[in-house]
Amino acid sequence: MYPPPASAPHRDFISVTLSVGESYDNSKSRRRRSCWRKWKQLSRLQQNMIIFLLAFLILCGFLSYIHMADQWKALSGKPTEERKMMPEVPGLKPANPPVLPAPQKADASPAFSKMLPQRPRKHFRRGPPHLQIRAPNTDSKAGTQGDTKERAAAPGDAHQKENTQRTIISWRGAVIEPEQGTGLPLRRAEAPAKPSPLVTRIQKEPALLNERQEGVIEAFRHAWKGYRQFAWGHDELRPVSRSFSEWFGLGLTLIDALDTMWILGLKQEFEEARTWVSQKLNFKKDVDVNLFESTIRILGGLLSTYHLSGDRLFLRKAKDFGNRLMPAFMTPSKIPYSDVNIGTGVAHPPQWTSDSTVSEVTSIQLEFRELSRLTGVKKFQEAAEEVTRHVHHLSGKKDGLVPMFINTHSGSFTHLGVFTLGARADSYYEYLLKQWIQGGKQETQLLEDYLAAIEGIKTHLVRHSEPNKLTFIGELTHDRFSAKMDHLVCFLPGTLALGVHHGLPADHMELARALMETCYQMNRQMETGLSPEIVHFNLYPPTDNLDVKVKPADRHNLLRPETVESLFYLYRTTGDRKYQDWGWEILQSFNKYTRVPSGGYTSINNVQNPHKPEPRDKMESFFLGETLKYLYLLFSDDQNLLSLDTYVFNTEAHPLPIWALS
Ligand code: DMJ
Repeated sequence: MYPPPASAPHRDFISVTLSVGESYDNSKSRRRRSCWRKWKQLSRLQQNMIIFLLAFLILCGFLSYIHMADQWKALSGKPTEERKMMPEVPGLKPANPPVLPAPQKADASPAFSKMLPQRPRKHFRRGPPHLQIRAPNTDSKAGTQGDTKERAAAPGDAHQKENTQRTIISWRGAVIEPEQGTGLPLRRAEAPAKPSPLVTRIQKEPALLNERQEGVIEAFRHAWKGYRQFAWGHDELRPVSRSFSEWFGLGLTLIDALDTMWILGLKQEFEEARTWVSQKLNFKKDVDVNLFESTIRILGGLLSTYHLSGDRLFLRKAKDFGNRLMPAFMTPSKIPYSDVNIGTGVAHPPQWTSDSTVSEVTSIQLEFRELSRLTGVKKFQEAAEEVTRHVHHLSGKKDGLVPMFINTHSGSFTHLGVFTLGARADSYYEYLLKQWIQGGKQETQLLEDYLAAIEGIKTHLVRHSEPNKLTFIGELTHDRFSAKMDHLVCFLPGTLALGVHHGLPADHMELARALMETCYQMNRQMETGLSPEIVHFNLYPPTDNLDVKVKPADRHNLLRPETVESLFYLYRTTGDRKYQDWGWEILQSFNKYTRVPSGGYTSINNVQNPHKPEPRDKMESFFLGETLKYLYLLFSDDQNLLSLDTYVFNTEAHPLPIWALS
């Protein structure tokens, strides 16, 4: 034991002396002296505690000041770029002013006014990320501004409400939790702006419908019936199980189908869908979306619907969504990541690589450029065009053909030496031509790249099959040719024909016609009349009379549009009715083998077995967004119905205006 110190005893209390009778002295020096005395009377422990407390309070005060200042800044002003209203391409204006409302500023505030460099999300586990839907933006302008009348509740609301009460499992296995703390749902929808005269004409005129167009409308109504009843507000219909699947959880099919309904003149269906967009569509969600897929389907769908209907609701939604996609571009190379979380603003590459797909990063430009033109916000166009410029200068191409992957860090092509017109490269070529058309044929670099690519295709990828000498597009892997052709490649005849329509070399049309025949045969030579996903052409005479072989893994048909898309372009540019007949055959095959009696159409597993095509129980959103739309346009004899001189279709069949010189 240590004895207590002999000096003054240690005191753990404050001694207060009351000096009664002493005259009151409240001078500053007296107060200072008395405070100092009291301080000295405190123990070391007490002094330290008080110092710590004071330091803590000062720190808290400082931090909350910074926070408040930030909030005040965010509330008091939009980013500078948002304030600037100007045409993005000087000297250009929309080609058809009556259809297109003048460039206007959408009023949805940007989701990410201050974008920080994105660090790719670290994935420590395999499998899909856990997705959580956050409370919707209850102060969303889109839901309240301009409200004029109460609208009827969207069909399927009861069904949807029921489903938001429980956990939804997406088709990728990702879990989407029900919305938390959403507060009151938005009760009112915005009144649509009055459409311009030509817009009204497009919607009213389908009075003179021919039998085939009626057939498409009937097919659409049947598909919509299934979606409306079993999948309302969800991404995709699963028609056989009478349920739905989620991909992004954003009503993908509904958005993708909006402009098709407008074009087909399905007013009631359109109005119901619009009400859903107005009341339910909310992008403030903690959910990962694929930049390319969501751009072409959602952004493209909203922009084209805005153009056709003149309804600013769709432009506001488009701007909100575009803002939420922007973090994808915050990479070291400016080549965007494949995925972005539209709620948190965190973008990242796929889990297995830091590469992006070439077709994906080069097929978002039509939409981002148009969004800039309409809103006056330049960042969309700048980010997208930066990618185009970068890819233009990149080495690793082969006579205009591009590899399939590009690294988001280095900005270089990877997996060099593999060239295809199918998956992962296809729409790169399509968007070179279509951007050139969109911009009023001014951007010669795009045209040069497109023309070079077509020559590269002719030199390296075009071959003829046996026994019928069908012209097809194969693939090249380190200079070894493979006679493999994806159904996706069937976009090419249409793109070539579109180029010729806009003045490109006539020999492109020869290739277009030949490839169109091939794509038709890819359907015709199957027992169901529907093309498989991939075929292999015979380079040597086979024992049968067929030009194509199909591997068991490639026998499926996803209701894809590419053949009928090209038939539409070929008919528009040649007037040859055989293309309409071919399209009619394909529609009948869809009706025979993919139509589900209770509503909807399904992808199938085996196009070679008409007795057992094996439904896959999924109706992709592009069946309504693209396939049926192109069929309807193919059967129309009105060249002015979405004229090729006025509109350019994005790769999801959403028509966007061609900009004209002023
Ligand atoms: C659509 O999403 C688009 O057409 C895209 O360019 C390719 N894949 C599908 C349709 O097959």
